Amino acid sequence: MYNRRKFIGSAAALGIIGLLPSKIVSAGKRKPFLSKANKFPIILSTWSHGIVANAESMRLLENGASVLDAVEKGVMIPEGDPKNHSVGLGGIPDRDGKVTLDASIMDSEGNAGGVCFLEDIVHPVSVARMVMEKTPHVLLAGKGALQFALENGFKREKLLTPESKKVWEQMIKRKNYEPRINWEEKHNDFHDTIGLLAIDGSADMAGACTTSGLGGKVRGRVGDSPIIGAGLFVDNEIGAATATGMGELVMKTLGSFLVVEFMRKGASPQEACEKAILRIVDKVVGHEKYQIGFIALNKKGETGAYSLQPGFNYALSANGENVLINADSYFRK
Ligand code: SD4
Repeated sequence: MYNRRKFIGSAAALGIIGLLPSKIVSAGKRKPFLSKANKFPIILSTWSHGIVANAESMRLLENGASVLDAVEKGVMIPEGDPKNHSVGLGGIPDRDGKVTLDASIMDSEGNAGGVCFLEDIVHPVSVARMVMEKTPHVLLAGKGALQFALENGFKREKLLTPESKKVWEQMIKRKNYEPRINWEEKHNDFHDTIGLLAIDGSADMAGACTTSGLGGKVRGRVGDSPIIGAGLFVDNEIGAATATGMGELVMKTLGSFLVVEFMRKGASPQEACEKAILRIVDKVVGHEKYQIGFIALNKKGETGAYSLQPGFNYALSANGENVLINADSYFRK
């Protein structure tokens, strides 16, 4: 079975795709880094592909780009990387062998845009931004989203690479359709969304979230990532959150909105992520079979992350560092 963890785990592969973080910190050891007052800007994003995305976002912010540009252009790096099999080009296809993409974006004014079930476009996050900026709508789906993208100058491209096709061929040989959690090596799945949150020098926030979704999903399935409040939420007065993992659990609890609402009531980003995971544990039957990870950021520049299962990590750029941090989790190995 295809194993993304193994792929990104080898030093050689990390070198090739430029994912080497300056250091990797485990949850228990991350306090000294996080307890410093983080200097703005701050960027955090899900999984190890967040390292390259953060680096690009930070470069842009340091060169005076808007926080919205920074989040969009940051996640475009994994979207455009054919070796990344969970986002954009080269994403793992659905059960019928078609790569279908979901993405969303939110700015500091509360504007939001998304696309879902989008085919043949490498950068769904940019189409999501265009939905936000050029239409009175929030979400475009499927053929309509593709038509809108083509009308607005996006190029149609084949997203299934020989490598992602091979993974799909292996997958359909199994015949038993069963989405899997991503924490167990032998049960590694194909869903590793990038959700990226940023706060700039003026304490303005934005976020973006983009994914090829759950590998082997039923055709037409849409996850949490393009749904504002589920996969992503930004409230510039309070904070921002984004989610990764089995989207159905996040959608049932409107996870990212929930994290921000906990922060509104006074929880730190860390507490808010933990409470949102506890809500899933409390309310979603069968949650123990799946992985969910949340990351969050508040107006003060404090950050947090928590997951249902062990194995979730996120990239944090602040204070001149860009590090990969292993998040703490509800279940322990
Ligand atoms: C989805 N939440 O489509 C996405 C997948 C994901 O890490 O986050 N993978 O359900």
